[in-house]
Amino acid sequence: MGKALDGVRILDFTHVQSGPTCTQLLAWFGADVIKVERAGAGDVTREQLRDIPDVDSLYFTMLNHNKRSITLDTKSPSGKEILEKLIKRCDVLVENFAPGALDRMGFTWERVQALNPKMIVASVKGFGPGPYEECKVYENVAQCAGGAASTTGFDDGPPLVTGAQIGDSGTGLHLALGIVAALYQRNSTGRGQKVLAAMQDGVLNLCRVKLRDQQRLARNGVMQEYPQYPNGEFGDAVPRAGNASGGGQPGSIVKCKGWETDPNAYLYFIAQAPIWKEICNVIGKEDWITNPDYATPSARLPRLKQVFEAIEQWTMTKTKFEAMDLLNKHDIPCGPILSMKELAAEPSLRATGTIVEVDHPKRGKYLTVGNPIKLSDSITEVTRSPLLGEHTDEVLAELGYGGQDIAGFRAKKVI
Ligand code: CAO
Repeated sequence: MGKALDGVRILDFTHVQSGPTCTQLLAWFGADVIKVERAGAGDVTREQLRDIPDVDSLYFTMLNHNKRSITLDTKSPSGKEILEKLIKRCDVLVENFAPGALDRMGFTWERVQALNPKMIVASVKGFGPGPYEECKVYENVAQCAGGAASTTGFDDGPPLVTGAQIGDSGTGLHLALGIVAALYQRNSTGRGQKVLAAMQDGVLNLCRVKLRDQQRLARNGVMQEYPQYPNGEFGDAVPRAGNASGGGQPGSIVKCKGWETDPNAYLYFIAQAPIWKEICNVIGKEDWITNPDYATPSARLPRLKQVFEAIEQWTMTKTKFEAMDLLNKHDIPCGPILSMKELAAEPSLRATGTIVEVDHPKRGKYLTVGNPIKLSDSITEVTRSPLLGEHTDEVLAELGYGGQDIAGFRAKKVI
């Protein structure tokens, strides 16, 4: 069976996390991704957070599957000549250099267009046009500048960043969608275009519900599903909501049996309105079914603290998995707090290819997250990340260079 992006060639100028997330997804959908790395050095993450000396780190391997790697000094005349050939041959150039780096290399949008008018040039930047557009940005900067940190954590604590890499991997996902859309539009226009995904914009997009709440707060001065209601104070900006549900159904994290020693013995519990009767029966609060203080969603809003305390009294008598089984029998939405250790061992995630074991010639077997997007006609097979420059000769041969040319490039340290 073929792959969705068979025949699409990606000139991958990405590094660290945001850009590589994007090009890894495109590779999983079948694109030929040629990762261009600095001769002699490569993507900086190859050597960051190493767990085995002199072996590509998990940071690198887990973000660069299914790609080919070539090394190239794109600032030397011969390197530029090779790069020009690659631009003519590829469909999409993806980059996440600091602002202006591609221009300084001599490959402005105009120059790329002159070489290949069909080429799509896709970029991750920290910020879009505006006061901060020249800034370098990493994950947590984006989380802070995009509204996530301000709205994460508890009301009485400082802003918090989240473990989910919404700035890097989140923006990589956004960029991948932009690239696929631009490829689709090119079918009718015959032209390439620029695609920009700014990390601040990506994070803000993922925090959309908080901008919703900002406007609700400005209009009404209060938000009844927030833990600050009814006893706390609301300021003029959306406050941190702890573990309260962001949706219309109240939810919270509650302790389960073993919480005293196990930092993950917790469960997320959603007190969904349509199954309120079942919730009351399960937790032994049958009187709340008819008690006017608890019988309706609006009556419960000022009493959510009491509601979740009662739920927790019940969940503390069960392990998170026992609670999950019992609650699901009644269609009560809930989720155990799963640790990375538990996820790594979860058989159903292995069965679907969401967690995959990969073999690497230098590190041996390791686990990675496979393609989270499943296409029925384009099945993802995860293959190991390339060694630095592993495909340099192969790609140069595809560009028409013979063995002598390649030896010359090597002598000049271009590759
Ligand atoms: N040959 C020759 N030079 C190369 C090269 C190659 N193959 N590949 C890269 N370079 C050069 C670049 O041209 C640039 O040179 P100049 O500064 O002289 O123009 C230089 O290497 C460094 O590139 P950089 O500025 O992108 O890298 P950095 O380590 O200084 O910054 C980062 C890293 C991530 C902060 C910056 O790239 C950035 O802000 N990117 C956009 C936002 C982003 O994606 N952030 C997420 C990163 S993941 O947390």
